[in-house]
Amino acid sequence: MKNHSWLMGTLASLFWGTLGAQQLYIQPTPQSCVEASDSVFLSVDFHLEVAPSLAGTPTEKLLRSIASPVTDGNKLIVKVGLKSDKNMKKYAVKVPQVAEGYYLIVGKEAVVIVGSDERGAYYGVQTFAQLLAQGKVPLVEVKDYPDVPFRGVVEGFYGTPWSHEARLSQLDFYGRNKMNVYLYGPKDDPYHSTPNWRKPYPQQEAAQLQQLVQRANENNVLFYWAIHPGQDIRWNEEDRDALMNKFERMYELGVRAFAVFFDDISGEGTKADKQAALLNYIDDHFVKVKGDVAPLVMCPTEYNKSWSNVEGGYLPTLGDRLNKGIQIMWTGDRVIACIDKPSMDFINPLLKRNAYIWWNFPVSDYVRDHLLMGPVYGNGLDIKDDLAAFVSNPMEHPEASKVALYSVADYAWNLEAYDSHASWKRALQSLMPQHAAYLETFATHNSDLGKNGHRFNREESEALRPQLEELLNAYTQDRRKEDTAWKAVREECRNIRVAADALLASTENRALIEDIRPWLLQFKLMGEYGDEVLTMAEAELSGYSETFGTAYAHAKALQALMGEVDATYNQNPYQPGVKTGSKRLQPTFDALFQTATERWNQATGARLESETAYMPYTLRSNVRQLSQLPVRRKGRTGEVTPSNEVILWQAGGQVTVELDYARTLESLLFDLGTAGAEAAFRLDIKTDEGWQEVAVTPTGRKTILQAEVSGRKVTAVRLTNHTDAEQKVYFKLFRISPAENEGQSPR
Ligand code: LOG
Repeated sequence: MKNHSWLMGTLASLFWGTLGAQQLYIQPTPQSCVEASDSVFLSVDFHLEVAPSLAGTPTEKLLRSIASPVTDGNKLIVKVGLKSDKNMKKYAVKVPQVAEGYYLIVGKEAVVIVGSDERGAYYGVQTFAQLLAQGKVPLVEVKDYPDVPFRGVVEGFYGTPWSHEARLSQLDFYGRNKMNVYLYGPKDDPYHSTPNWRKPYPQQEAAQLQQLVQRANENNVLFYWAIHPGQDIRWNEEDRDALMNKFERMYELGVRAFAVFFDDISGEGTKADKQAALLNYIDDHFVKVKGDVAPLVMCPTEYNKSWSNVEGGYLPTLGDRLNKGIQIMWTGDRVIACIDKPSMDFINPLLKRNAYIWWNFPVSDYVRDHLLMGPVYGNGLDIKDDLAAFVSNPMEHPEASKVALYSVADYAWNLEAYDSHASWKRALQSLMPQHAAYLETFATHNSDLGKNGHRFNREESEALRPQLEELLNAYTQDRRKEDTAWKAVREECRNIRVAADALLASTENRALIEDIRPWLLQFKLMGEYGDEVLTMAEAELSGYSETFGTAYAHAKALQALMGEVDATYNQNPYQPGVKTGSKRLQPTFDALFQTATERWNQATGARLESETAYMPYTLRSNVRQLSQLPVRRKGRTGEVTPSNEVILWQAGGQVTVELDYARTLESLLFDLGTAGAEAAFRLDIKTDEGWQEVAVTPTGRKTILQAEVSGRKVTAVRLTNHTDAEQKVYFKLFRISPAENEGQSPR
């Protein structure tokens, strides 16, 4: 640890020192910042003295965009340069000896910013920009540098790629938050992956990429263009040249950083020796020849511990053979995992280099009906020396992702000082300064993922949790209204409604509101629903018939409206719909609804419907990656949530879907992602005669298969790997449709 001791004493007060009502903070949290009690007012007019070494750089452009030069004698001098500049000698010792470090001092007469390199100076100016925005600032001395060499974002999710405008805005955001890398790799860009990775981009897309590279440069962000060729690559010269050609085309567009992704593929493309040979070839014949290209980054096929088979030799082969300068990505112990010391201690020795962390948060491409807007927490604060990079894979909602990205930037800059809750609050504040409290109410209740195949979950509604639990227990177990908790929950229901409306109506950050609009609509209904079920429970306790009747009718209507929002917005084919407060609010409110109604029925002989959600399908599986997949229902149809990645399906492994009672089926469709994969599988149905195998035929629609079940009355269906070998397949569709004459199941 370097030079920390002198600042420890001041750590607590530093970023939070107050000036009048305003708090001074620097994002990301600096390594050291010492404040004097004296302060100075920073206007926007200065004498600018930019060192010749920085002429024409993003540093100079940024400085000129935030500060206007004047000649009048009374203005503050702002002096910016590099450690190596002659006239900066006197500051050189104060500049951290780390790439991208900077020294900044604010005095009464002058502000001096000295970078250890150009990007360091740029970050010094970014810090200065933050101080400027505060007006009056204390005299500060900042010595700062990033813990992790590469910090940023990998646009690597499935689903609608970000728009051009959104990407431009992201790049500015990265610059401001001192992130230095953006990897372009949206799975659903056909020119990034199969089928078109060999082809050049059409003109319009090419022009846009060119613009992005430019914008990245202005923000001092390395724009990595990634290719994902593994699904159909052949290990021959023709494909190698096709890839080199594509890179050459991208180079012409201005790209100076390249990546090759081999994730989520099966077959020929997965071979470690071939992958390593290809990467080394690109390194030797492209990167080194060009001379102005950043180190290559590759994403391996075994990109997390749970999928890695060390004896199989895949990772050791990459570690041994890949040229030393090539970076290797890693998502941790699982696809979706937080990164800690043991996870780094496992992977780094295998890779023979520090892993380049691809953190799968706040990506939501496997839980698309949820928003992940809670605090960023769970990563080790003691792993800064183990990381080559820390990049986050976000949601397809670019603005909403900034909540998490802000904190990722904060974390990766200064691990030991990272405070997840404080960072999250600052993120909300920075995105909607005038609506931060509303946004916080929303984000507090929109952070968990719901049940998912990756078994990854986050805290949600944590602050209200004790009251929700107390209230529910007192009511359901002791038939009692717990006043304090009751009041708190009612108040929060009101906050929710107010927040939803205030955000929907606000013009402060439209891009963000557009991202989350369906969830805001749902959120407001959830607030009303919560309020109404409390009224139901109160009326039930006191026997007020009229009040109960009205509240029940309204709660039912709200359930229907929430069902409608869920069935109308965000209708992607994977996890369609809009879920909000799904971890604590909705379950608590549903339980109150159910208990109140059942008691009312008992007391009055009424026969009001008390059930809130009926699920006729249950999934069971001993295939690890499938066992936690949720099943969803649309009308009569039941569908297992599809999965993005390759499923390792052990010999004999099964997935079974049970039905609530024997239903006559109309159809059963499934999709294992590759033609012929079904040969290793066997499909059975369970009728009153027991299990029987059924025939499977292609539908003619891509790799979708149908089972011959029409008219059969079944209680369960089951898919089994009947070979004695593990199968690697996709699980893209599994849909059971009962016949119409089964009647409409309850909502
Ligand atoms: C993919 C990624 C996807 C993410 C979350 C990696 C390296 N690859 O399961 O494209 O967004 O998980 O679903 C992945 O994470 N496959």
